[in-house]
Amino acid sequence: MSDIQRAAEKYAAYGVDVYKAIETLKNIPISVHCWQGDDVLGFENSGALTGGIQTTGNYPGRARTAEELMADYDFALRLMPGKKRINLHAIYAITDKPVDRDKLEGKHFDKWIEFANERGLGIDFNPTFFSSPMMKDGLSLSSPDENVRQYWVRHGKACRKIAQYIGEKTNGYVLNNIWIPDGYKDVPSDRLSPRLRLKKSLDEILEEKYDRVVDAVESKVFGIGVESYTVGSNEFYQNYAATRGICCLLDNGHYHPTECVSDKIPALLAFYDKVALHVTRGVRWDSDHVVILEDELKEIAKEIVRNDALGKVLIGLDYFDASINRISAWIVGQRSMEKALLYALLLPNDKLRALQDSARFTELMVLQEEVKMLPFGDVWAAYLESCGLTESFYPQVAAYEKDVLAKRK
Ligand code: RNT
Ligand code: ZN
Repeated sequence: MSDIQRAAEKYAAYGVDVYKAIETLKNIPISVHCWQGDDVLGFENSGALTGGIQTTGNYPGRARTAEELMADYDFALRLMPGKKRINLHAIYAITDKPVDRDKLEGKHFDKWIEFANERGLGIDFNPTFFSSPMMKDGLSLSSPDENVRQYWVRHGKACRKIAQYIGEKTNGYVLNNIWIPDGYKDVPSDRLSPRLRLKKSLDEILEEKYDRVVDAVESKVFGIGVESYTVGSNEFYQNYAATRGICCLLDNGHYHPTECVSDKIPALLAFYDKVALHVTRGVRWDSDHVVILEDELKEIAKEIVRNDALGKVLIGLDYFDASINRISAWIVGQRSMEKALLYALLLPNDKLRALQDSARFTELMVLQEEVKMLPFGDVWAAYLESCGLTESFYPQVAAYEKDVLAKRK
């Protein structure tokens, strides 16, 4: 008997069909952020990354051009199992000469659309409200300076139009996620006015109706150098999204360390038909470490799978590490998400729920612990094999590093 046959039997004893789980996993889209490949710098050559986010490390081989980023991305995507989408930011526009962010158009993303269509991938989009001289005093959409605020409103509108264009050209939907870094390093004297300005700006941006755009807003608790006050807080955006009929995007690096996004997902599912995610790993003050298979990631996956929310939760990755091989970082994070989803798909969820509902809490604990020992790794290996992959991928990445990345000086 092969490993997978033996594993299938063990899982079957708990009423779990491993082959069905494998097939389901293959069709769960994961949006892979392009920005892991170049330390979130984009193609504007505007200089440093600002807005309270940081990449640390200077591992050699960062992609510096669209050609390099696409080549690296393509290489990484091939080593990722399952269904993928491409997650772009406005600063990844491909233009002959510099184009202001409020003047960006769909055509500046034609090369990405071609890249996606050749590979049968969907695309998601993000306006870029950071790393720009047009941010004034750390503010964009909430700025008291009308010129600044209106510039960013125009950018927001331009991006939704681009998202619609991409949706049409790729024949799908596009998640357009708004995150702004606006906030203050130290105690402000007015916490309301910036929020009222943000509310007004968002209303202006969302005026136009688009059938292919899924609009989302992403909250945050604090940024580096923006520790005391964040305009786009969790309460602000949840109320905004609920009253405007748009979607919340939860980034699991954007909450207090003891808060769990896994618990927020079902809370939102009670009210929203869609919830978007930025899956990342918070470590102390940093919110953007490479995703690995840890407990909270498993809990997030469980809340998606056992609430029948595979079509409702839009899963995207968001992390950036410049201290290790960036392609490996990309792959480890995507594979970890896939592992967590597979793990959740292999749980006897109906049995566990029945135990909870009949208050058999002792057995619930016993069973939850027991299934942790099932041969999950054998099913993962079978899944990889069915995708034409193996667990080992580092030698290929190392060869690419030697042949391609190391030559970038
Ligand atoms: C920042 C947010 C945001 C960015 C990306 C680049 O804290 O998480 O989503 O990481 O848009
Ligand atoms: Zn995020």
